[in-house]
Amino acid sequence: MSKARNIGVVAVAIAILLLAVALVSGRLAHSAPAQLAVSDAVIRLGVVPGRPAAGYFTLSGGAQPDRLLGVASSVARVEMHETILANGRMRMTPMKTVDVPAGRRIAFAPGGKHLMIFGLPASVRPGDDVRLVLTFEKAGAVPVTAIARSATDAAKDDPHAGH
Ligand SMILES: [Cu+2]
Repeated sequence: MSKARNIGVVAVAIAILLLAVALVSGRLAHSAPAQLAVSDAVIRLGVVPGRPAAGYFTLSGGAQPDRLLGVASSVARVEMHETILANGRMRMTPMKTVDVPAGRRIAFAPGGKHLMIFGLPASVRPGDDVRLVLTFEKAGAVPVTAIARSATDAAKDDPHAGH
């Protein structure tokens, strides 16, 4: 077999492999994971000590719809808020529950849904882990570890700074 032919065989094999990977990942992308998941949990510390911190994460709905009933911490008081634009002004409104439809992503992110964390100990520094417990109607209590970040890390895109 010539060298050129060998290279041709390898190229075809790689193409088939890539196609297989594309098919598998495409299928995964379209089917909801069976389990609800919480990812990318971050706590943005208060601008100055004593100011509330904010919490962000992503909810990925499982095969069944679920509902987030609340978030708790053993060291602080946590509320769920949503930033809404009303009459040209941004304002916060508390959320009692958050629906998590099957297979859908719900982002808690700056400028939208977020956690407001009151009374977080001043000893919590950037890089520290902070434990939260998210309680869902069906999934029950889901422990989540959030990473603390400094206020200045994300201050520029933060409508929350004056909250
Ligand atoms: Cu808020």
